[in-house]
Amino acid sequence: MKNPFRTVAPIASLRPALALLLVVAAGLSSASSFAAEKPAEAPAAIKRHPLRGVITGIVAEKSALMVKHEAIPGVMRAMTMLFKVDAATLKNAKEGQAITGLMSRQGNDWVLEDVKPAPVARP
Ligand SMILES: [Cu+2]
Repeated sequence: MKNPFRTVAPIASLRPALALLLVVAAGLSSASSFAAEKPAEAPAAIKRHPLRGVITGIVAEKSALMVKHEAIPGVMRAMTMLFKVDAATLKNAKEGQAITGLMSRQGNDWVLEDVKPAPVARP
C-alpha cells in the first residue's frame, strides 16, 4: 500500500511532525500501560463454608478459637485448627461447646463467623 503522505509532501519535511507524533504516542501508551498496571484491585470474593465443630481452646490474645471441626467436603479434612473470631464470639465461647459457623479464608487467617451453639453435640 502506498504511503499517502508521500503524495502530499516529501518525507524529509514530515520528519519533525512524525517525531513529535511518536513522542506523544509513546507518552500516551506509557500512561495507559501505567494505568493498566494499577487496576482497582477487586478483592477476591470471600467464600464461606458451613462448619460444625467443637471449641477446644480459647486464644483470647489472638482473638481466636481452637476448633476441632468436621470435614468440609472439597475444602478441608476434619482437623483441629485456629479460627479468628469477633469479640462477641470470643466472649461467648466456651471450651467443649459444640458449634456451627461459617468458615472462610481472609488474608492470612481462617475466620469463623456466624458462630452458634450446635443444637446437638455429636458423640
Ligand atoms: Cu481445618
